[in-house]
Amino acid sequence: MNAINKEPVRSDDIRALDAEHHLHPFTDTQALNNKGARIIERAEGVYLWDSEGNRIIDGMAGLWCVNIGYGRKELADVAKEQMNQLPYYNTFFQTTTNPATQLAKELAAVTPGDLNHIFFANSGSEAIDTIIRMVRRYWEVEGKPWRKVMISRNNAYHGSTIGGTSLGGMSAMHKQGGPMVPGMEHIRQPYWYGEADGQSPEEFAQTCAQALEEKILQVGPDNVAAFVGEPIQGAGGVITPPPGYWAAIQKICRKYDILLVADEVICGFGRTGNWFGSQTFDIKPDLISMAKGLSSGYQPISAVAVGDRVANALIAKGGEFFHGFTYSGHPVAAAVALENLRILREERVIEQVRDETGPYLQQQLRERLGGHPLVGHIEGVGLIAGMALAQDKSTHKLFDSNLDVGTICRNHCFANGLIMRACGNRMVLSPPLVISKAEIDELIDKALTCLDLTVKSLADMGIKVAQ
Ligand code: PXG
Repeated sequence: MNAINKEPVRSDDIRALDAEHHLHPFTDTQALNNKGARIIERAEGVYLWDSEGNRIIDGMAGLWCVNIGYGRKELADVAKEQMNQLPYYNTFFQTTTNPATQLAKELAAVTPGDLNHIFFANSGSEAIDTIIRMVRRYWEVEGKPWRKVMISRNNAYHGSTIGGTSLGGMSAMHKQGGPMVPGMEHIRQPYWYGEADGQSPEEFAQTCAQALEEKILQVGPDNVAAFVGEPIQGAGGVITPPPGYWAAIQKICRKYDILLVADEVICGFGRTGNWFGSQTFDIKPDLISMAKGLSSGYQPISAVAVGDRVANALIAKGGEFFHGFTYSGHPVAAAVALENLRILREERVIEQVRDETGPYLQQQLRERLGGHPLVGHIEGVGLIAGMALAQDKSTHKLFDSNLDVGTICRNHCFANGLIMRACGNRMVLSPPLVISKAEIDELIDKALTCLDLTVKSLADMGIKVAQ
């Protein structure tokens, strides 16, 4: 139905209008317009339905965000109630609203360590931009305004604003729309399967952490403001750091008095089996960014949790921080996020991921897909997983990136009722946290079929996969 005049709208009409007027994110518009967009009409639990009536199992929780699953009426009810009572007021001019304040209190409680203060924004990118400005401001307040450099990693994703793009390590993004923001440095990523060159995971963890120390020494320790990393690199292909990596990174940050920032936009709110990825990897960050699972994607809202060191300095000595967004702490988004947190807590969703469904997904993936000729390696923890598609798994030989093997596999998934995302030649999964074991079985059945179909497509193109 058309939301405006209640007339039924034909899918073909929507597609035609979409092609005429809608520019999609991260999309080759010409290529999309040639085939037309898929229209998603409704969703329930872990399933989506498109306009042709196909039922699709959503192995990506939307875009890594619908943690409590689709169709939770409680969130809709809370949104309606809040809209009726107070649809909007800002938090700028010496004012607040109850939902914003309550949410700050809740987030201070669920975040680890001394992250006791919360700054609100509306997207992960805005949270990251907030961190860039806040960290640089912190060093100004501390009398070291020369500490500007932010260090991140190749193949990291920290959003799509100019700040997030510059801080992130996506080379394709850096090539468009420059110049990037100055003062951003990048080091190698801890991608053991693809880049370890024969080192054991433990050795490779140290090699990658050492790259941070080398970069700090090259830039000059007194010029570095912060190191920023996702506990697990999500959009980079679920690059899961080998054992010892985060402990070594943290030690180096402390040695040079560099702030440590965890970008928890994907890992936050249960994805890895704890409230935050920082807990899974025993990281004690000075600041964290969060978005996505904060509201399970039901409303756009993000936040930065700030540890006592930075918050106390900014509060005591910083005066006004000239930063914020019209919708920072939006009352409807905050009320929905509060309800989402209540469900996560009261239904013990995160404990279920940690104890039941997370280990089950990881074990079943390895058991049922690990032996497939295309699957070189599977990694992940909790309900986030990535697998490398390899041309010859015995030698870790990956496919030429021009082949776009991930897209071939992704398209088979799309056609067979499964959303599984491709990141280059890696396939990734991040289903809603409420997925059941039976639904995990169904997801893996479908993934297996699609891997077989990918081998067939490659054979049709004359490309052999080593058995
Ligand atoms: N940090 C991380 C770690 C993210 O994953 C952002 C920041 C930016 O969040 P916003 O809300 O501004 O999008 C993200 C977002 C993908 C994909 O295709 C991943 C993200 C966003 C869109 C697509 O994997 N992650």
